[in-house]
Amino acid sequence: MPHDLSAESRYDRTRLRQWARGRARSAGVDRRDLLKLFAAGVGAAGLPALSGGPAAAATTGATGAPTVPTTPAPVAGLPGVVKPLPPELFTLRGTNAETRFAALRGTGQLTPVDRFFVRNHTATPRVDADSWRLKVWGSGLRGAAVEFSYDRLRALPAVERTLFIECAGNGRSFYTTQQGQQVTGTAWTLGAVGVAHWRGARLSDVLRHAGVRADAVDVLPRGLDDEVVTNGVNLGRVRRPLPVSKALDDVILAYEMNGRPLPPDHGHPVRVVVPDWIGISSIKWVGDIEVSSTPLYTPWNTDLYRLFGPDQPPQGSAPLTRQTLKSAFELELGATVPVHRTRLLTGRSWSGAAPVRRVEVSTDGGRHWQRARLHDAPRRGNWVRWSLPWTPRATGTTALLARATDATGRTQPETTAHNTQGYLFDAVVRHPVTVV
Ligand SMILES: Nc1nc2c(c(=O)[nH]1)N[C@H]1C(S)=C(S)[C@@H](COP(=O)(O)O)O[C@H]1N2
Ligand SMILES: [Mo]
Repeated sequence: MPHDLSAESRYDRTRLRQWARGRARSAGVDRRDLLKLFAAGVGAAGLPALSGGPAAAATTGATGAPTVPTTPAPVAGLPGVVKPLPPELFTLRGTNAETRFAALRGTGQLTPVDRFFVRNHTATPRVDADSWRLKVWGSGLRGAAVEFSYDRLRALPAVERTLFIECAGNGRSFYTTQQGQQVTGTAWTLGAVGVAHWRGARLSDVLRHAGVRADAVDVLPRGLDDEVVTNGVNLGRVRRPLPVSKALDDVILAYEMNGRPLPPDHGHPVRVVVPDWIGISSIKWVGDIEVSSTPLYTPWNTDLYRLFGPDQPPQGSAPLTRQTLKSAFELELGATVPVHRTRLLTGRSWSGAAPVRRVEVSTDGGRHWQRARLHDAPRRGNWVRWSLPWTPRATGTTALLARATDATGRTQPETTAHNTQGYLFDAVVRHPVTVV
């Protein structure tokens, strides 16, 4: 398996220098506006709920075609999200819905669409596949812009991969509850992650058809959802540059999720899927892709999705790329369990760097550790399910801990270095339970 991190880290270092020298073309957003915004302590995932959005305007009929709304659906949900969000499957957080890990127990390796987390900056737009076009354009192309229809994209060779998508802020709340630190953004526990089987065209094929130049450096997919307005500042449509090396490597323009056309909330008709990288890279409802021969900057690779704070480099970190290493129990936080009764503890572990090799579990707050049994062959970009039987012997509160090690040899640490926006939490989570 090729593990060429050199291209990525070289890119990061170059970008960081350019950013530090202020050589940022900030792609439509005034730099001073952004500074104002961040002085006010607003982080990406902390953007307030915005317009009700187009999702509220139409529901999907049995044929999958948009229909005129009648009365509001009787099921739990969010105005900007199309699918139902029942409380036993999701925790609602602003415009977003977090998967309850307990609801994954017994569901198989793939996250069913009905419980896959939703992270929307604004609201799910309704995009019609027949009239949809993907426009590829920019100074990094040899010629004029090229358009792809849905059918033309589907006629390209298809690739299929099982991959997680995970928000960079997944686990953010534990900076506060476990480390006593302040962070901005959506207070996710561990459910801003899901694994799906994706099918689509290779972004590299699309770029080659469009005629990418040898000196292209950045590839910028942009979503068709509403522009993001926060504190009076319009950040424009959701977009984050990918280095051309990653874009030509393993990125997918996905039109199927778990064997079905992409559902509205996850990017219908086509989304970007960037293996191993933070969720913001995987732009939903992609409408155009700029290919540039000069570096591109948007709020999502400058002020957002980088590490800032006293424990970080003085100028901030390079733009974040890979996801980190995590583990989660398929059990409610604070669950109550009966004493002297054996139960099978189950959970999942995943890493953006390499397959997960080993998972250890402690049922006594971290004093003793046991190897969990792995139920999946460890694979890159995917999680492994694991289990361990546990018979609580005493009543009272305790903490369950799960600690993964990946094939690079990295093990989840006890604490994660703080960053102001609470990204990339990777420490072992102390999962509280009460034995009665
Ligand atoms: N167009 C668009 N793409 C987007 C977003 C968005 O709000 N708009 N959110 C991003 C973020 S922050 C994450 S974590 C993932 C979430 O994907 P999901 O909603 O399918 O789970 O989508 C990314 N792609
Ligand atoms: Mo995210």
